[in-house]
Amino acid sequence: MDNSSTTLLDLEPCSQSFLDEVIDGLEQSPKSLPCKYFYDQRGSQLFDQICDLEEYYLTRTELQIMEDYADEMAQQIGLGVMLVEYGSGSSVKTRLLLDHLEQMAGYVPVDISRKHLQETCDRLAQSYPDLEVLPVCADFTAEFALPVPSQPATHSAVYFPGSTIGNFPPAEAEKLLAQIARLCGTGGGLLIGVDLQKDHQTLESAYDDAQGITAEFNLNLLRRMNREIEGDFKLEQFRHRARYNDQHGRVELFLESKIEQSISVSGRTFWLHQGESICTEHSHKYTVQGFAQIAANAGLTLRKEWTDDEQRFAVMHFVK
Ligand code: AVI
Repeated sequence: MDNSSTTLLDLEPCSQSFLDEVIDGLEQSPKSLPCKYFYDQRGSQLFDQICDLEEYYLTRTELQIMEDYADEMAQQIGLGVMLVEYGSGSSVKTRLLLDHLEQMAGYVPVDISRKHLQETCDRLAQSYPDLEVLPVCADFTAEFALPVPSQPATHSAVYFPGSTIGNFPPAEAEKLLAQIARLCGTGGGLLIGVDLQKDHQTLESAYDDAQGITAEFNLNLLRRMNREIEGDFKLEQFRHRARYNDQHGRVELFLESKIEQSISVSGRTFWLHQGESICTEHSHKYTVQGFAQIAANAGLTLRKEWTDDEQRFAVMHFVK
C-alpha cells in the first residue's frame, strides 16, 4: 500500500485554554499546575534528555522489556489487529511491536499534536510501506471513534507505553482505561507500560537528577507561562523539588518559592510565601496487582505481564 496518500483524521482537539487551567491551579490551595503543559518544544527536548539519564531508569527498562518480549507480546495480541497507539510513537518501542505483529489491519497513532502525528506517519511510511497508517489528531482522554481500515481487522488493541498512565490520578486512570475498553470492544486488548513501586531513593533521584535536567524541565513551565500567557515568573526565585509520597504511592514534583513574592499571569496576581510549593506533577507508581485491580474495575482482564529482572517496570497485556 502506498502511504503517500495517508489522510489525517482531525478531531480538532480543543482543551480548556492554558490560561484558564493555570489560573484555576494557582487559585487552589495548595497551588498546582497541569503537567500536560510541560511539553512545549523546549520541554519535549528536555523530556527526551530525561529519557537518556542514568537516574531515569523507566525508558531503558521498558525498552529492554520490549526487546526481550516483543515477539511474545505480538503473539498475545494476535493476528489481524488494528493497533491504536496513545501518544504517537515513532519510537523504537513501537517499531519492535510492529516488527513482530502479523497480518496487521492498520496502525492508528493518536496524538494531540498534528506536527508529531505527521512526523510519525512520514517516518513509518518509509519503514513500513505495506502498513496502512490511519492517524487521528485527538485528545485521547476524550471519547473518539476509530477509523475503519481498508482491510477488516479481527480486533483492535491499544498500545500505551511510557507509564504516562501514572500521570493521571487513579480515579481518572480508571476512567481512561474504561474508555479504552469501550473503544476496543469485546475481543479487544490493551498493552500498557506501567512504572512499579520501588525504594524511595531510586524514585526520587529519577525525578531529581544530578545534572539538573529534570529541574530545568520543571522550571521550563514557568518560562512557557511567561512567554505564552504573560507571566512574570523569575525562574531564579524558584527551586525544583521531587518527593515520594508514600501514602499515595506517587512521586510529586514541585516548584518551591525561595522567597516571599507576588507573581502575575495575564494581569492576575498571586502571592507565594517563602517555601510555598506549586505542585506541577504526580507520577503514580503501582504494583502489578494494584494496577490490575484498577483495570479490572474498568472491565479489563490481565492476560500476561512482563517485567525486568529487578521488577522496576511492567508491560501488561489486558483483554476486554
Ligand atoms: C511522561 N511521564 C510518564 C513522565 C513520568 O515519569 O512521570 C514525566 C516526567 N516528569 C519528570 N520526569 C519525567
